Amino acid sequence: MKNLIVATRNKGKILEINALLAGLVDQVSSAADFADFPETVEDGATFEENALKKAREASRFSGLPALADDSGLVVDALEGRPGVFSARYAGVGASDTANNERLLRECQSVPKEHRQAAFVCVLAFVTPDGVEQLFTGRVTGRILFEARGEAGFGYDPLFLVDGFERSMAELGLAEKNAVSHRAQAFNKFREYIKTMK
Ligand code: ITT
Repeated sequence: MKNLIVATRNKGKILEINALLAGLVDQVSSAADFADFPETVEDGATFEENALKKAREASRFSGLPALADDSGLVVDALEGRPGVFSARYAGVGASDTANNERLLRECQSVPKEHRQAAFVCVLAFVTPDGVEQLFTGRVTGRILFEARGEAGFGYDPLFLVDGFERSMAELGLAEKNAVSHRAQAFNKFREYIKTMK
């Protein structure tokens, strides 16, 4: 595939996505490359709705095939919160640190055995000639009682990955990209693109 625009301004995502698209797309651009890139209002009730909305607007704006990633953390004991509100859990424009503090506070009284959670990623692929496809990835784990690790972004330091004794922020880019929700969704996208060729 020649050109693709990725509808995200999140630097953590861009770093991971560039690696996940390696060898598949000749030229990847992102929202961060355009000063006038439209700001999508993420008012959908689901990851799917928000991902589709972001990808449609990016494709319309650029005239290119677009990929949007809507993702978040779903915590069982919090009835699925922060979910689609993950980026703004502590308020609009909140920092990762503020969101993590809020998560720790909300989970304060939740015992270790009830701290199951999942990272979810929904990718929407939209082209100017009307193709619309969704790909989903999910990785399960547990919410820690304090932050561990420096890598990644968002809630990574508070998420102990099932099957690992480490947090997502202790895995590092290569290992995260082998197991993450985002990697799983991108693997499905890769398979789909291969069949399109
Ligand atoms: P774009 O809409 O520009 O892509 P965003 O950060 O607003 O950027 P989302 O609306 O999809 O993106 O919100 C995703 C939030 O979920 C993100 O800000 C993190 O707080 C969290 N999140 C998603 N994937 C994550 C990951 O791999 N590790 C840690 N936190 C993640």
